Amino acid sequence: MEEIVEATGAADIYGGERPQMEAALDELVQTIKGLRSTMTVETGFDPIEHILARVKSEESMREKCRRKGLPETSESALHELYDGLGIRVVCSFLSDVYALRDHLASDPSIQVLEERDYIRHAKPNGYRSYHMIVRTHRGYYAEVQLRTISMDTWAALEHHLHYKKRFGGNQKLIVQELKRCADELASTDVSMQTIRDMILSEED
Ligand code: 0O2
Repeated sequence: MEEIVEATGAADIYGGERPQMEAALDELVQTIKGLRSTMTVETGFDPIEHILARVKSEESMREKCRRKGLPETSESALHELYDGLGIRVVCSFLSDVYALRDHLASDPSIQVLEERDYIRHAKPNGYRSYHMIVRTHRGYYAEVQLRTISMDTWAALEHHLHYKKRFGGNQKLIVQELKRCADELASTDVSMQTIRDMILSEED
């Protein structure tokens, strides 16, 4: 019987732990919402535009195991790869991303294992976001992506374009143009931050 399940690929990559993972994900979202309230009270501004949370799909987790050369097992999905749980927090301003990062890093309910600042060090294609790998108190790993609205817009459109895969002979030009758009949006983020800082300093 087990062999049939394996042969049809119907086995659960998370070894039946999906409900517990969903509970851990929900707790992490609640933690972030709590930080959002604290920060809103502290500054008078809501730092978050929206929050998305997901358990990585069976198919996507299997594909990642294959890509990373790992066996398609619950051990890989739960303990070798760290983005089974994923949260994307879209913030209003650049300073909100870093303030939220600081609050999250000092929250006692999680342990930060790794951080990648793709904002200060954008990927060569222009991708920007602040990534944190955290371990929840329930023992599950999660990837938290913090980004501004502009960064989120670019990532969504870029993902959409890649999905269509119609770059053809214009590949080089399209990659260049995408990078140019990412850099222009990054420059707008800095300008919007400057405007916000000017407004805040006038209020003092
Ligand atoms: P999903 O559906 O968003 O989860 P790898 O996962 O191997 O690509 P690594 O080193 O594990 O890479 O993680 P990395 O590159 O720090 O972050 C991976 C996630 O960041 C991706 O998840 C995307 O969500 C996002 N990301 C990273 N680079 C890009 C990019 O160039 N464009 C866009 N649109 N998103 C990016 P998944 O698993 O691809 O998808």
